[in-house]
Amino acid sequence: MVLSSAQTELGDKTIRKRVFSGVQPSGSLHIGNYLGAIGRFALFQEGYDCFYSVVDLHAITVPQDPVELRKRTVATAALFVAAGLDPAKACIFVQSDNPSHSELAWVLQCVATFGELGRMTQFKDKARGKKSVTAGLFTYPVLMAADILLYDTDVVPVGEDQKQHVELTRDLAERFNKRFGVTFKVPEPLIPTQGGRIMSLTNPSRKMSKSDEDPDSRIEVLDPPEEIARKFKKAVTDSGREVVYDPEKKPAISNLMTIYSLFSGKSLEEVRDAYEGKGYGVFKSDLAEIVAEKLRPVREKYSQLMSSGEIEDILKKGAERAYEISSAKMREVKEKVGLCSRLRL
Ligand code: AQP
Repeated sequence: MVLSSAQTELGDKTIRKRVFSGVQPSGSLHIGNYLGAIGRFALFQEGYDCFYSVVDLHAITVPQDPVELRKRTVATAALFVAAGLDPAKACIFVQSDNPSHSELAWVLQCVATFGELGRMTQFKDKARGKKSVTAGLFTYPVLMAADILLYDTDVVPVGEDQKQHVELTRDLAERFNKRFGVTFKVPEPLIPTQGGRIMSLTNPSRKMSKSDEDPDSRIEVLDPPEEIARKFKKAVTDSGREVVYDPEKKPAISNLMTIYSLFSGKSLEEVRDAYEGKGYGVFKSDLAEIVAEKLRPVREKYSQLMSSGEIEDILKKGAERAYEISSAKMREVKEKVGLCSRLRL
């Protein structure tokens, strides 16, 4: 029998490989989150057994407004569906609805070392310049490892910035397996060759981020077309006026070309040839139109989902399925490490 890359054979049973990925409701999702993660989620739902989570516990590692957090959690889940996920094919749930995540995170914190967590570059970036940071921000990658390992995940589609965290997840799985016997699958990150790291529009040496203080640094998935046009018009460019891809010498225009290429389906060479001699102005105005048009169905589906209220039902069913699977894994973990389970939760 020929198996697709989305399947593995177990005895005489063929099972679908598992996919897990999460997104923090720490702000409005931007086109970096779209190209690096949520826009790719639906690609897996036909062949893989998919789990996609709004990881709200991660969002409280930095100061948050409780009312905003609740709203953004639902809005993020609605964007998953608006970007193409079908709740009948993929399990969509909120992390804090499933207690297994925090429970396994604690066990894994007792496997992870202080030294390896101190080497996480995202922690260093987020802690830089702050007078005080939470212990939760420091142990965030362990919670992410728990998210992934609970579901026997094979593949983790993420942007480039999460690669180090998935590598830590692999290390923790291997260490746990060695110490207590094989319990966890060792997952693989899946980072897009193009679009894995979309840069800020105002500072192309930094990645586009939800939490960047300058809202003009990012195009949000729900931005109306006028706002998209305004932000691209204002986006910094490099010296000269040639639209050429050269990330070293022309980081700003190369970033815009990557966005153009991914949203239009044209190669970087095609984009360069189309704008030869035309200058940055025409290029930016066309780019805005292409991005706004591509995101139009996502905006429309999002509005419909938010007004119908159906997302709550999707999240409830998702939480039930996620807990069914993760609680079995948690029972196994507890037994392996010598914790007693007197209640069958
Ligand atoms: N700039 C980016 N380019 C490509 N992919 C990106 N991702 C994030 N930024 C970019 C990917 O989006 C997914 C969700 O990210 P997250 O919510 O877990 O948090 P993050 O990686 O820390 O993203 P942000 O936008 O920078 O959020 P804040 O500012 O809250 O930290 C991940 O797969 C990520 O790789």
